[in-house]
Amino acid sequence: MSPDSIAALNARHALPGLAAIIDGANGLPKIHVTTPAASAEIYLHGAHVTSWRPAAPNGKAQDDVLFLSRQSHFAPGKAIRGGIPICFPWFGPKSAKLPDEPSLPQHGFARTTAWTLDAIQHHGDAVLVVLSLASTPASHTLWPHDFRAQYRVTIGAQLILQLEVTNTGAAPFTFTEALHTYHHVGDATQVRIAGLDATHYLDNRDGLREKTQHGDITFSAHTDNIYLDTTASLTLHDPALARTITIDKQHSSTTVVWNPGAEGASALADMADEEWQYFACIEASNVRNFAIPLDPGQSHTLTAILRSQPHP
Ligand code: TA6
Repeated sequence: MSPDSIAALNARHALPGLAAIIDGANGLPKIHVTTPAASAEIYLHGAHVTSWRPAAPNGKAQDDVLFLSRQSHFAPGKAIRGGIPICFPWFGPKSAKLPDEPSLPQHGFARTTAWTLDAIQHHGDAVLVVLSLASTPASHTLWPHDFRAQYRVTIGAQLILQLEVTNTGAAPFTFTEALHTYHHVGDATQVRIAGLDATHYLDNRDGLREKTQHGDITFSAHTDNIYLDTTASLTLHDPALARTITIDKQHSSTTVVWNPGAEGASALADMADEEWQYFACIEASNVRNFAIPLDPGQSHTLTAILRSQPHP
């Protein structure tokens, strides 16, 4: 972004000593936030949170709670690999209705579009960043609906993510969504994810067959599960980094859990082959049969709350 446009953004939104807009990777603008409770970074591209480092009880910054691939693209039209991609207005692949229609990007277009920075506000020991995305003639070619999305990110001792979608058109629509969070872990083969025992899920590695979770989730191979009809809070136990990450959610009926394993990582150009070991995707979402219908004027807010607790 041109220096004057970053200067203009800072003139409107910077909070001295707390928040500023700076040049990120490949010159993409990012918001850098530092408070006594945490630091974080959010790219305007995709409203993509790429870093959150809360302070540990001893006051020192924890290891980043989010994973970011060292091979990530930072380019218009491409999603950043890691952090918290916003999957909207659909999750997963979507086939074009007609043969001559443009191919549709996996996980929608919100994560590959520049969002508007609406506000940065200081609230106690936290900073609230508000970004928005509205339908345009360009988005209509991919998804023929009028909408406004507002993303509120509260950065402090916890990370609060709120994605509010409003139907601004004259006709109802239905959408699916996910906050596709890459939680940074020390060794994916050692982690345990608790909270989904006995929950039904669709196994995307086995033709989306419906199965039942037995006990905690562990990663021994490429794992890609869509847990259904669950509002459960989850706990990610990470012995290698000696910490526990908790994920609470509101107005979310599904949770996606993904780790590509060595096999899946080698197929991703924007992920180094060994990086699958350093993240667990746990995604507050509303996907498949749990899509969200909105009548004109209606809104829906998906919320995810992350906390990270180091072990003494
Ligand atoms: O969230 C799981 C998933 O849907 C997997 O199937 C895998 O495709 C992953 O998302 C990453 O998708 P991406 O389009 O970011 O490569």
